[in-house]
Amino acid sequence: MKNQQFQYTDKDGDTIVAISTPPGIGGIGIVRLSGPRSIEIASKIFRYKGNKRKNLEEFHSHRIYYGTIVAPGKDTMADEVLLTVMRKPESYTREDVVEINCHGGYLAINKVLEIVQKMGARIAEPGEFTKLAFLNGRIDLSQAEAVIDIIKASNEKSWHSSLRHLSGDLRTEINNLKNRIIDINARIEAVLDFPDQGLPEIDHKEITSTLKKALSEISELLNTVKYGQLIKEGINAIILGKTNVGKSSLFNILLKQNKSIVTPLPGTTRDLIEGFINIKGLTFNLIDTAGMKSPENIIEKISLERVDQQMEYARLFLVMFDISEPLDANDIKLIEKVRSFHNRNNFKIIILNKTDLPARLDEVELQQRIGEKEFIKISIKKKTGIDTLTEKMSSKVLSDLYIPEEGLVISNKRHQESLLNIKNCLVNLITGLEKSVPIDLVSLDLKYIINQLGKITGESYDEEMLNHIFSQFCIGK
Ligand SMILES: Nc1nc2c(ncn2[C@@H]2O[C@H](COP(=O)(O)OP(=O)(O)OP(=O)(O)O)[C@@H](O)[C@H]2O)c(=O)[nH]1
Ligand SMILES: [Mg+2]
Repeated sequence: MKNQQFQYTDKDGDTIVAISTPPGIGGIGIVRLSGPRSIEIASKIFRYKGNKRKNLEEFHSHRIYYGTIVAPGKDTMADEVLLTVMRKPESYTREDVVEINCHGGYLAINKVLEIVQKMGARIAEPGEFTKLAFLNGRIDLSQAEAVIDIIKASNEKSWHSSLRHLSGDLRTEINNLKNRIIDINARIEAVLDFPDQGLPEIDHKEITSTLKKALSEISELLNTVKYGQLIKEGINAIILGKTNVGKSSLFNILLKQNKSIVTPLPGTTRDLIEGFINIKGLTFNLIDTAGMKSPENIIEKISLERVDQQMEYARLFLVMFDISEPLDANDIKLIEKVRSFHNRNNFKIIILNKTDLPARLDEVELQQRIGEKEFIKISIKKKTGIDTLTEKMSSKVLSDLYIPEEGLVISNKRHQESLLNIKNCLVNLITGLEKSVPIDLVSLDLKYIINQLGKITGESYDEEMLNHIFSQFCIGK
């Protein structure tokens, strides 16, 4: 299917409506309508300055009008509102849009929604407004996906990257690449279609060099995937250590909240306790755990099993020791467990806590046992070393990652999949060309690449793919 500007019309000519603000108590709540009947419906229920009936066709586009919403037939006020008409095509969906700013909360806004619905508008599906914006050609698919990413962004880095996608930067880059591929393919097809016309022969070397350039651009984008996923999904960071080393104290100080119970009794924490923190624009999902010990009852047994399970999902291990005590059997058990995750693509930071007390831990022995040279020394009691620790947390997870200075970051799995398909096809094509593969086969591969590039921007799409993408949206967006 092709996404052509202005061509899409809803099969039912539906006018859709939804509450676009989050549910709950709030200063204002917005009811949004889009579709051919939105201005007509709003005209029937809006009273300008509180009492005058008005045909909203007379209203200026994109201007705010004060008035009330009344239930048709009853003329009793449902809410005092501010209303804006946004005429097509200068609207979010490129259809006629009406936005009604009501009082937030549960009742008023739902009354207004109910009235609009009774007038014939259909409740919008999740993401339907943005889907219309795509189908009506205002944004491409990569921009629509950026809308979800902006809504869901939990840190500055992913927000910033999503904004670039929203501005259409990925589309520009993809279209640019696609045009070059289309150009070579057109020349190849001309030679194939009109062999007798004396068209200049295709220079294999020239094609190869264009494709090699395309390959390096695609590889550059794919190199950003790991960083893209990290900033989008955040990092699971688990705090490990035997009982009483100060795991929950560390959790609380990083979270800046007294969420986990801290006591001098060993075995205080039983459940896994989680909280999000932001460090240098990255999101960490911090997990406090039960301390390592020999389980003495079923509760301790279960809590230690949970730690084991959670270790499988963690990317960063914050392994804590108490510097004021010599290493003991529980420390050693923990060290063995941590070492069994060697080569599992996770990072470790070794933390020595309680530096306010006299040191009794043998650091050389610890270095040898755990196989790590660097320790971060902290005292949670004195609040020292915490900045060094957070600095280390962000530098560790970013180490070995390619971070583009200015370029685009790919964090979307769908984009990644298409780019990988293109990369593999390009690699095969380039090797084939070097072995003088028949030119009609080259053309087939080029068409495949063009199609895959079109999938990223949504120039070629299918219904299933669209449904999948827009089902991730919230209602009202
Ligand atoms: N002197 C000193 N005491 C600390 C420090 N950090 C934590 N503590 C104390 O150590 C004790 C245990 O702290 P927690 O944070 O509960 O330790 P935990 O590792 O979560 O313990 P469990 O949940 O039992 O495994 C508490 O009394 C804390 O106040 C520190 O830097 N210095
Ligand atoms: Mg604890």
